[in-house]
Amino acid sequence: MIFKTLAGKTSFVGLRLPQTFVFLLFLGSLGFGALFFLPETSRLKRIFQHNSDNSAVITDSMNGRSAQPSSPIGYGLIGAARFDIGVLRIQSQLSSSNGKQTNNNKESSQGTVSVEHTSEGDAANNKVHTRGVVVSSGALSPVRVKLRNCMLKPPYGANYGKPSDPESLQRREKVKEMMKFAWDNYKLYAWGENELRPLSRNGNDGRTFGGLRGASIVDSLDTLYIMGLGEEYQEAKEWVENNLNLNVGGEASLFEVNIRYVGGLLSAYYLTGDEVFKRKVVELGRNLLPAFNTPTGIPHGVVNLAGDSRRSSGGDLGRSSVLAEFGTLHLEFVHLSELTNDPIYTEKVMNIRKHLNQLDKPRGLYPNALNPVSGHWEQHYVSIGALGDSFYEYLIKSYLMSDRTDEVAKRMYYAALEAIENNLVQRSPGGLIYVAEWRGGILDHRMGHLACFSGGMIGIGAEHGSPETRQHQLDLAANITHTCHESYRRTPTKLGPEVFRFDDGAEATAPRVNERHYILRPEVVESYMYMWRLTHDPKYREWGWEALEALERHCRLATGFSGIIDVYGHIIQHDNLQQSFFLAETLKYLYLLFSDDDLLPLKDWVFNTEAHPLPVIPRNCSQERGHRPNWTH
Ligand code: DMJ
Repeated sequence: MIFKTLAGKTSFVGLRLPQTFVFLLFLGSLGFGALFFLPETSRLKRIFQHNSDNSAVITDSMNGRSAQPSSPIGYGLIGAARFDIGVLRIQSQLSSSNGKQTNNNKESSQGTVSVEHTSEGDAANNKVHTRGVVVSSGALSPVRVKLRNCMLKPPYGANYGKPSDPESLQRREKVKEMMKFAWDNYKLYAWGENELRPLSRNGNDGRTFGGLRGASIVDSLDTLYIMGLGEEYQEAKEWVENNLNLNVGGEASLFEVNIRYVGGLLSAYYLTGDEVFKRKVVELGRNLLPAFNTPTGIPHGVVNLAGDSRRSSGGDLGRSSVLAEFGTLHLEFVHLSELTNDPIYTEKVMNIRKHLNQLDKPRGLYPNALNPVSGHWEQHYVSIGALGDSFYEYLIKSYLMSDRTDEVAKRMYYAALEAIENNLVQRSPGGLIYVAEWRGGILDHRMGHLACFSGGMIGIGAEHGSPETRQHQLDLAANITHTCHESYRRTPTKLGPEVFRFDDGAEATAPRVNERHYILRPEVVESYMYMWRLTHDPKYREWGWEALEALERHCRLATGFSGIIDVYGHIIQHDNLQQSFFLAETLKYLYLLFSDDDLLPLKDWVFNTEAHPLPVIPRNCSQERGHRPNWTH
């Protein structure tokens, strides 16, 4: 056991201070740095299976180029059209005649693909269009036609989200250049490993993810795709086809596998329609189910995905399950049911919700740890940062992803928000609004970088609550985002610390040395992106640009991007890790911030907590498909 909890206080066992700090950085990279409240949860591993297949055609229909097209690859969502297509290939040769472009050499193992510009789609003839691009793909099965018609929405809008003002366009191009730089260095030094270690020019050793490999690849698929990095997307897809191995024995974090791998594969599937992603994600989803074999159905945090020997925990049935882990499954699991037409995934997550609804909640708050055997809270620590964060995010997003039919999620979200406002939201002496943490009734006046996602969350929730609270919630979202910006602005590097405090004279600053790191996290720019979409206040784009410049100045090395040890330091020390969420989230949110709103419009797409876009499921769609989830728990 690496950590143990003593009388409610965490102490490290067998680790000296520098080792401890490095270990905390490592835990922080998992997105729940305070995990040390719980025993042995650092044994998180991921597993994937190699399953070769060939599917999909990628067509750069706009440029006729496969290398770095200036527009996104072909036709987004249009993947729908490729559901029954075989073979992968970037169709780089497009010929144009009479306002139509048609790709030559349309080879496929299972059919023929043609791409043409047209003004309207033709479902009957099995054509799908986005931005005037039609793909005809041969006959689709009825289920796939239904799926396409129900769920697949054009992600690119009028002009691939291209902003009309030159400055934003230039900034967006800069983000794309950063993504390519991060990807190229990962490819050069760490291909197939989970993450790049830019200083040592190798990959991380897999401690974080057990036997699972390629985290940066799976996490990057959709970012590469929406940025139009066609060659890079193709490399990523081929790696998934040929190397993503689900048969590696080892213990994995259900949460991490779900948000990065299930989310990444689902999103890649919905964006591109490439069947390989569906096959992989369905297989992976099945392998996660043993985690739910507990007396309560609250899953263990750790699941063994390895064949017959799979088990759902390390054997210690008393181990706590973490709110932010078991509460961050809903979006992906509902989509797994949609894809497989098997309700089991939805049933699993609905059972979690049912259980939570039966429990007493101290002052309406949700503590961070639950015993999956007894079904009771383990302690009364509450946080919308580490250990709690994405549970709240998934409530409102479940409602939105259900096409606003999931009334239970809605009710739970607004009740939780009210409890958070009543108990945790504070104003500092200097007038900054922040969300404190709660330890059995005592406030800890700290806010983690992780909690900064809440600006965006409260923002997107504002318009769906009662009309009387709308403006208030928008203001709260703006105020929290402002405070998070202050946590950046008050450092010499202009990057924010892992934790900032509001006690002992601190105001959005980090007096404690071990809380001063920045590990390329997305939450602050995530809120900028949402607040920009909601208000179009130009300050959010300016703040995003400030963050981008700081990333370039302090985190960009010759060999990739790296987190830094001390955002207040005048001499920059790097942590030697290019986190996969930097590619999945930080750069994607920056790209969206400088794009027009019709790139992945929020009314059609919901981002999972790793920024992987999942389509809203229109209410008629689920009914048609016969397993509309029962939201009544
Ligand atoms: C990501 O893996 C996810 O955003 C998660 O929900 C929280 N932590 C990291 C990024 O900081």
